[in-house]
Formats: sequence, structure tokens, C-alpha cells
Amino acid sequence: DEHLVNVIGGCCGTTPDHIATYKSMLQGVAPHRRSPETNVMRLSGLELLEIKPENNFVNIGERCNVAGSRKFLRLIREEKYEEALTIARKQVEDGAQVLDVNMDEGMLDAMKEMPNFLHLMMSEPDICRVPIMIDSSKWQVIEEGLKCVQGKCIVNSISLKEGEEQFLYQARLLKSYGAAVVVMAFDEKGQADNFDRRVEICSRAYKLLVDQVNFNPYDIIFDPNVLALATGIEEHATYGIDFLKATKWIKDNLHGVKISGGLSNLSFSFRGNNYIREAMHSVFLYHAIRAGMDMAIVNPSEAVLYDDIPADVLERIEDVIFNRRADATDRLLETAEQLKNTSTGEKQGLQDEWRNLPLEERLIHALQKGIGDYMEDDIAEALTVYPRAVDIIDEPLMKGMNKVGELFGEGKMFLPQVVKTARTMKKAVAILQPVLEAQKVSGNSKAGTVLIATVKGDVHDIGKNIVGVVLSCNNYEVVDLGVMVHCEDIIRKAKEINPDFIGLSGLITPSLDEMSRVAKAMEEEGFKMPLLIGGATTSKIHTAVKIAPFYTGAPVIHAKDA
Ligand code: THG
Repeated sequence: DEHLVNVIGGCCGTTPDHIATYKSMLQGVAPHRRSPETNVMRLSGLELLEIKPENNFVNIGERCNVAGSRKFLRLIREEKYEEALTIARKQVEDGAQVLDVNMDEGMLDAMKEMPNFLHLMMSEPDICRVPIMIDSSKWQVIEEGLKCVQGKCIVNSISLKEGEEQFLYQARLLKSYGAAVVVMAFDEKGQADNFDRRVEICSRAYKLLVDQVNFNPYDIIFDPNVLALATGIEEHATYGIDFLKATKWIKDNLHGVKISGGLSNLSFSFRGNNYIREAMHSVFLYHAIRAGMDMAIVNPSEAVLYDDIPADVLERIEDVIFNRRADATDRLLETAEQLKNTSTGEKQGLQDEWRNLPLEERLIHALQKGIGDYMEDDIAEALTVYPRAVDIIDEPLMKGMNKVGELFGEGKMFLPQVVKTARTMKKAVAILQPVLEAQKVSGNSKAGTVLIATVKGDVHDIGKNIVGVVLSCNNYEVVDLGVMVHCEDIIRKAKEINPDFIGLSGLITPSLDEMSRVAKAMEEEGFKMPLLIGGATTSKIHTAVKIAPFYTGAPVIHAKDA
């Protein structure tokens, strides 16, 4: 009578007679009719979550991610599922309105872990009252996950990186599962990292979804790629402002869609300094929400509020986000350093004191701080002290670089500082170059040639580009094949240039399988150069267990960083 049901029946204990009596009771009764479509995004766990303009902003908890939390990874690896569930519960208590779940890690069987953990979540009412975001870069894992969730979930993610056919196939399946979807701004050429590419890819994906699949626009979430800011690499300086501009464009032009992003990606450069990271997150969110961002994958327990950020810190963060000045990264680093050791007694006036140190210490100091200003003078002096130019590289300069490596490893230096250091090294080497040439005995002053590539299926290259910069600053010739590079192309190029080693990079889990494939191909070719494995999902153990056995020509080495 309340028009709530479409089907009536009975199970154990009922008989055909019992069921038959329904028939007479149901004469003239109208079944449930589908509610008209609304102009809002609707998601659900046990409870409905409507995303309307007046909701302001939706928090998606990031912590149940084996790639984004060491603790969660350890708990899953050790099968401590009860404790892993407490991480999910705490996020809901801290205000998460959706929970992201990601099991992509080289040594885990995500096909097993995803359904297992989702089933456990589904039986905890205080967890599963919120919608789930199934996060994986493997389509099969997403499908396994879709079979486990109740309510209307979000799938994170699909993209055009493998072409339209695959995209349409996946979108149709998602529609039949009734899921909402995150579409990453990737295509066959790679990851969108400027305004135009973001607009190009999202418009194309929108047309395909709406016109060809008849996907409900209110079920589409675009992720225009939140990328790391203040990395020290010039090309990255526009990442923040272009994201904000693209967000606004998408909201103004692609009717109905929502915008999301992984907020913590933004501050990877400042790992180890949580205050600056959290402050960057809240400043970026403040502007992103104004540009039209509807939701973001965040750590819901972060506590730094936009309003509490001191004006000078805020200004420096905004300088970085809006790319307002050339020295924005340097100035933010300075602030980060000050906030780290607030009791630092270093006065402005003392800053040049290091010029009075002995030569070797001055060179080391200059490298460590990335100060190139006095390099000409110091190198000229060094040339009168060291017998050969190459000794200057081998001794003080390398000592400085090793010190930098050590500090970076201990989390005491941040990426942009390391990049600056590498540039200073490059400057020193450039000054020495003519002398090196003149003193050269045999014909080779290069440290070596390296062939690097992001493997097939993977569009990420920011880390690899940084490695490329650092290597070339250290006198290597770097041949970079780019992203989504097919195994055959890597082999062909290696045969042509015979590099001293090959470096494979990847950020997502499927890349791990692809790396094993390249190792096998290198074995078949009888290659003899070392293979270096690097990138976010790679690990020492995965390299040892799943890649190294396939290639016997030379060592296979897991490389944590440049
Ligand atoms: N877009 C979409 N999905 C995504 C991302 C995105 N999913 C994954 C990721 N990016 C968002 N999730 C995280 C989770 C954690 C962190 C960053 C992004 C993170 N973790 C700390 C670190 O690595 O320094 C914490 C480490 C720890 O606790 O062990 O920064 O962009 N669609």
C-alpha cells in the first residue's frame, strides 16, 4: 500500500498455498515506481549521502590504503584485520563521509584482500553506513570489489589511458553495477599536467560517457590530477594554479559532474614535516572548493585550519600554489625549516659566516645548501689545491653529495632541496668541464649512459623525471623514453645505444608485472647490463622475488631514489 516494493515472496516455512494467497491480496495494488532522477549525486552505504551544493564539501578518508599508510599495510600484511578495521572506524569518527579502500601493493594479492576487507567492513554498521570508494589501478580488483559492497559506491578509477574501447567497456559495466565513477585525466599520451590537457581529456571522456554510454552525468567525478608542488623542478611550478583553473572550467562546462582529487599528493615534497603538509592541504582546499571542487581524498584527522595559519606562512604557501614568484619554493622551504626547529638561533647576519670555513667544508656546505653563488671562486681555488680536476669531483663534491643522500634518507632534507643540490653539483661540474677535457687521458668523461622509461600501462613520470635530472647533473647521459613505453621499444633502444644500465619506473601496481616482463625480455636478448627498478609501488622484496629471478645477465637492483 505504501508503494515500496516490486516483488513479494516467501522463503523457508512458506508453501505454494501461502504464496498463492498473495495474488488475491495484491489485486489493484501499484508496485514501487522508480523515483525521478534528481539533479544531485546520490551515494550510499547503509545511509544515503546526497552531494548537493549546500553540503559544501565531502571528505573521503584516505587511510585504508596500503600504498598510502605504512600502518595499514603492516596490518593487512600480518592479517590483523580487526585492527585494520579500527582505522576505518576512526576515519568515520573523524568525519570521513566516504571511505577509500586500496589494496594495490606488489606483494599482496589484491584480488583476495579487496573482497576480504570489504566483506569485513560491510558487517560493521558504524563503518558501512558511509559509501565506499573502491580504489585500484587493476580493473579486475575493482570488479571483485563491486561484488562486495552494499549501497551505491564510487569506483576509483577509470581513464582513457588504454584507449576508448577499454574505457567504454568499463564504463558500461560500471553503469550496470550502478556505481559512480572517478575518471582520471589520463589518456593514451599520458597524464594531463597542464590546463589544456586537463580540459581536452575531461571533455572527451564526458562526451563518451554521456553520449555513448548514456552514463548519468551526476554519477561522474573528474579527477584532474593533484600533483606534487614545490618539488624544485621548474616545470612543476604551474601544477597548482592549472589544477584550480581546470576545476573551474570543468564545473562551468561539463554539466552535472563533480570534481575530486588526492589532496595529500600535493605535499609529497614535504614528507616528514606534517605541519607544513597540513597547512598546504588546508590552503589548497580552501581555494579548490571555491573553484568548484566537491570532494577530496584526505586524512580526516588533519587539524591545521586555514584560519589558524600565520599570515606569513599563508602567503608563502599561496605563492607556491599560485606560482606568484620565482623563489616561492625556496621561501616556503625556509619557512618549513624554521617551523621545524623553531628555536633555531641562526640569525640573518650569520648566514655568510660559512665563507670563513676551510675550502673543502665550503664546497660541502655550498652543495648541501644548494648555493651556487660562490662556486666559480671556490672551484678556482680548489684547482690550485687538488692535483687533478676529477679529484675535486671525487673528493669534496662527492662527499657533499653523499651527505645530502644521507640527510634525505633520514628525512632531514626535502626533495626540492635535493634538486637544488643536484643543480649546484651540475654547476660545479660545468665549471670544471673545460679543465676535465684538457686533463682527459682516455676519451670518456661521461659517468655513463642510462636508459630510463616508465613501463607500458603507466602514465606517471614525475619521480622518473626527477631521477633523470639528478643523474644528468651527475654527468650521466640520460636517454628517457617517456611514459607507457612498450617492452619491445625498451629492448630496441637498448640494443641501439647499449646503455650502462636500464632503469624502469612505475607508480601503479600493474607496472610491477610489466617490469617482470621487461626482465624476461632482457634475459631472452642475453643482455648484460644491470636493471634498476624504481617507483612508488616497487619494493626491495618485490624486486628480489618477482623480477630478479627472470634476469641473470647482471644484477637487478631496487632503487629507492636517484
Ligand atoms: N586520485 C585518485 N585516487 C587516489 C589518488 C589520487 N588514490 C590514492 C592517492 N591519490 C590518495 N591517497 C593518499 C593516501 C596517503 C597519502 C597520499 C595520498 C600520503 N601518505 C603519507 C605519505 O606517504 O607520506 C603517510 C605515510 C604513512 O602514514 O605511512 O601522503 O590522486 N582518484
